[in-house]
Amino acid sequence: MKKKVLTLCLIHQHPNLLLGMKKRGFGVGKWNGFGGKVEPGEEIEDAVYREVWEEAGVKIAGAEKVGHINFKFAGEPEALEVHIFKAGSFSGEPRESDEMKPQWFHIDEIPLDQMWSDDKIWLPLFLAGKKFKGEFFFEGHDKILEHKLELI
Ligand code: 6OG
Repeated sequence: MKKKVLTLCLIHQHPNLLLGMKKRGFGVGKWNGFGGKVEPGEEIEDAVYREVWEEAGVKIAGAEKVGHINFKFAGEPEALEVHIFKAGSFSGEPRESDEMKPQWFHIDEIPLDQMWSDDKIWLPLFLAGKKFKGEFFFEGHDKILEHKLELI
């Protein structure tokens, strides 16, 4: 199966999480971390910095790899391999871009009902400082038919 390699970086400054409202493209209308496709020849970590800069307008000081999830969608020939990172400190002020509108959320008020449905399953692990890997099989963009998630 063909796969596309993507990054996803969430900025966590306890007790707040910086998310962005996706304004266009895949996942439009959902709150999510910042990220996107790793360019040919690009290191995954470099893609993490680049995407956070492009989408949220901030420079992260470092990013820790915390998870790895493969997504498959019924009837879709391409799988998504998403590398999930956590960042703490950054420089600059989050600003809206063409792609994302950033906003801070207290971790008790995360808008899970306006996020990808897999997030409900792995975000608690992320917030608890755990590392994880998994696979999700979607029907459409809302319904999870099967999933596995384990700590690593
Ligand atoms: P562009 O195609 O806009 O990058 N992404 C997902 N994030 C979550 N939380 N759940 C999913 O479940 C996701 N599938 C993809 C990876 C798309 C961005 O969306 C993330 C990228 O950060 C299916 O360049």
